[in-house]
Amino acid sequence: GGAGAALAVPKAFGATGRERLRIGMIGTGMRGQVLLRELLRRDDVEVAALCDIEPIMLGKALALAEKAGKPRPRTFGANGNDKGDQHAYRAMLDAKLLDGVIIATPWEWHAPMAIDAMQARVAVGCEVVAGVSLQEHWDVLNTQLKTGTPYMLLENVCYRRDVLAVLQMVRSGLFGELVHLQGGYQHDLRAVKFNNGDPAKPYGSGVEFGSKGWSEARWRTEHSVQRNGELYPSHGIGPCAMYTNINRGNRFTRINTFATKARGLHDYVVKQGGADHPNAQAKFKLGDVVTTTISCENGETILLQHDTSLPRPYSLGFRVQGTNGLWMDVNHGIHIEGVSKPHQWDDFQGYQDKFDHPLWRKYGDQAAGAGHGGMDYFVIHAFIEALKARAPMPIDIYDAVTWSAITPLSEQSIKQGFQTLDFPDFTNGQWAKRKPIFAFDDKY
Ligand code: A2G
Repeated sequence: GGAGAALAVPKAFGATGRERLRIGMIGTGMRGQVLLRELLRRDDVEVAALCDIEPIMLGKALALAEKAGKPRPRTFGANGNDKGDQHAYRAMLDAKLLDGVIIATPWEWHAPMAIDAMQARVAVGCEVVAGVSLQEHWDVLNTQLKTGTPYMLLENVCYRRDVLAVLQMVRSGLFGELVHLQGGYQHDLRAVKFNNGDPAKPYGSGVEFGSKGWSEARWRTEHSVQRNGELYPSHGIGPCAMYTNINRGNRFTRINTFATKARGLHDYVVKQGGADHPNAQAKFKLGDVVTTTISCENGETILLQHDTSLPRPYSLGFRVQGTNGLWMDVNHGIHIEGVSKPHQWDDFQGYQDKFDHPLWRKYGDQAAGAGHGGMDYFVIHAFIEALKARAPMPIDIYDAVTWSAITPLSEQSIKQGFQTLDFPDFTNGQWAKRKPIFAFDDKY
């Protein structure tokens, strides 16, 4: 089975005569609504159905469709003011309404929902991550291979403007032969993981989480209670994997992870809610700074840092280093031997302008205003265009499970005393022969 196998559904055409895909969404919360805006902007997409168990979130999504002047999508899940059944999405998948579905739900739902969708022959655009346990990653992979239903991981950072310019630089040989890369998720999430449960104030309004929290505080925080590991690898590893052609001539061979003590989340609860707040008793397993090292078949190392519980400005911490020099995003700096003064950084902007990716040259204006500085435009654009072209997904099932399996592997490494583990080869040996396909032109 290939990632680009034909869809089981007939083609539909819009008023313009352009092919129009019928897309549904499972999860229309804060993230889903950002992606929904991108779908609603397109004339090659009909948002045919929406599913969410939360009446408030489903209502907000319907309002977005109405405001965009689009036909009212069918709805599943919440009914009026009543909370919906957690498996209501299955009725949407089975209704023969959809060519594709976007999954933007809590992490623990991604694998089961993707599996159900692929079995119903509905193409999947799945928010990061692909699954939780290692077994789930194998199950998602095997279902894709068996059904041939297209699957894409919606990793938006692969489309960040500087990340794509650096891809052009890597491919042009500017850095020489790549030797070492870094990335990660360094984002103070304390105000995301706690609020007061008020739907109008999702960020930093209190120190509740779980059933008393709202939006991400309702589900994401629990992962910091239960798990210690590199909980969010894809924003960092996605670009690094594209630079090093992982699963396409290269592969991850070994992995280990070290974690610090856990202090930041407890400290935040005490500072914001007082030592007497019941959540001051909560125990968080997630180490504040979690450092993962991965080795590659072709001799590179990749270092990832997950740092979400301490005060700090946002940075994904990219570094791409080869025999001719390196780029780092945190200081907007680049150093190329023979061009830069010895031991000195140059500002990245000149290189950004010179190596700007054809996708950004072509679609930069349209992407302006889309979520995350335009990245969200490109990730939806890629999913829809690849689907229409019946072409392989640019971020495919192997990318998805390889990147996202870093989490359960990192948990295992930490549990076993920061042990170094073998990295599973999800491609079953095909990595040696597969060729890179990501972002080689201005199509998607
Ligand atoms: O913070 C950022 O927007 C993340 N995206 C997103 O993945 C999510 O974790 C969010 C928290 O609400 C990037 O960093 C690109």
